[in-house]
Amino acid sequence: MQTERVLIGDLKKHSGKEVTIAGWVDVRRDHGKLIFFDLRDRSGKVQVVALPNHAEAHKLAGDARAEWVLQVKGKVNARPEKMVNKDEANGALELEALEIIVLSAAKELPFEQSAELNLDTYLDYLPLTLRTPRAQAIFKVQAVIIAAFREFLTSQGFTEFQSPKLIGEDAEGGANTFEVEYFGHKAHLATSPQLYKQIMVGALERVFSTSNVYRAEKHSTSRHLNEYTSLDFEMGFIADHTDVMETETGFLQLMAQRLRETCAAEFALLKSDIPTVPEKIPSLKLREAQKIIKEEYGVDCINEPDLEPQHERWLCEYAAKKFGSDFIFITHFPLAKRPFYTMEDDADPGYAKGFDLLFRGIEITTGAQRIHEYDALVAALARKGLNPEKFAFYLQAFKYGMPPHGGIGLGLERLTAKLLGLENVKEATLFPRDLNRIDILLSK
Ligand code: AMO
Repeated sequence: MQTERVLIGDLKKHSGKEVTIAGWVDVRRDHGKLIFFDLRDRSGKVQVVALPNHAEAHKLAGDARAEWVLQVKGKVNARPEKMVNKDEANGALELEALEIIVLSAAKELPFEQSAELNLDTYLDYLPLTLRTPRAQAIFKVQAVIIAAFREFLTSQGFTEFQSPKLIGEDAEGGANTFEVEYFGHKAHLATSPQLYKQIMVGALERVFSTSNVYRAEKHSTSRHLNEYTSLDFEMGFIADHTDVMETETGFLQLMAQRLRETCAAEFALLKSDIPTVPEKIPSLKLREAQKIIKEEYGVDCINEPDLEPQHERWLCEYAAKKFGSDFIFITHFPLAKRPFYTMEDDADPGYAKGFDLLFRGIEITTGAQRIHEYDALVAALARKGLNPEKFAFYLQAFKYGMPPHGGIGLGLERLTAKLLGLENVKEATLFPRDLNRIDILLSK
């Protein structure tokens, strides 16, 4: 753009001056000969008024419809006293249009931008519906979460790495992989960067990644996606899994601080609260948690190897009531139910030095200390019925010296959804892939 473009969020600094702005038409209102429209750009919104005495601009303003992209040269005027809107950042000013250039006309919209849509319609029209203030707020918050993850871990001596998404064998020896045809061979899409982040501990000691991962789970729930973003870190030279829990707590604290500093308006729009992250997040062993569920909620799930969604909701309710915390760690799941690389707690045989982190009713993280000795790892693979030969590439990391280490995988979309009070994790996913949809519905 040749003329210098002023951002709409900066218009206040240009009161009384002529400026050029550019953006999308939000809504248009005609009052007799006066044409009003709101123009929005990445920084905000402003009311533009086109008067008949600037004939050409007035004509183009009359043509413009929602989502047309315009460049508008105009004068920044104070609004008449009784027209001031105190709720809007630019509510005390308006731009009097002197010249309008249409950068792009839009076809008629399928619905008004302010329309309340069901989730399917919202997803069908994502290139359009992502432009709503609500969607913009969700994905701004998500970007701040990722930035805080990077900021915190980098400050703690972690190095970011990119994990492969195409792998020869299942990343964790479990099921649920998508198969890919690979030059006449069978490959898989990674279900997690797990094995690679462990290998990377051998190289860089402390690493993290923000990876897309793929789960061929035939779930159709408000918490499952078939492609999601996994915030992973892995750290060497730990004493046990509690070092990993402390590092995750440190990240969550910085995240909450950055959200408070930069996303107050987004949380207000979504009517949700930024959580306070306690100095030490409360922690219960699974068996303690199950006892509490029995005592407090009258349901006996003692001896079950895992928590059901309802149990997770109850435990979060309990943590909020008892400890004033939106977060609670549950540790020591039965080893038999955890992945092969998980370390057993010698002080509590049969149980894992691992944990889940629950937040506002849902599991957002799995983490653990890992087995770091080669022979023990080979034996653990065999115990799970997995063939160590298939893991020979990964096992080299352990063959050639690996420190005690551990880490986590945190589901970005679940965290975002729970932070913002969204009912479905798909609302916290830019382009969700589920059983029935890759952008468009796979079957009607
Ligand atoms: P796990 O399989 O428990 O652990 O996944 C870790 C976290 O990822 C999120 N998550 C999902 N989010 C959306 N849709 C899904 N289908 C889905 N599946 C998982 C959850 C979950 O807590 N390698 C280990 C992590 C580790 O030990 O470091 C792992 O992947 O928030």
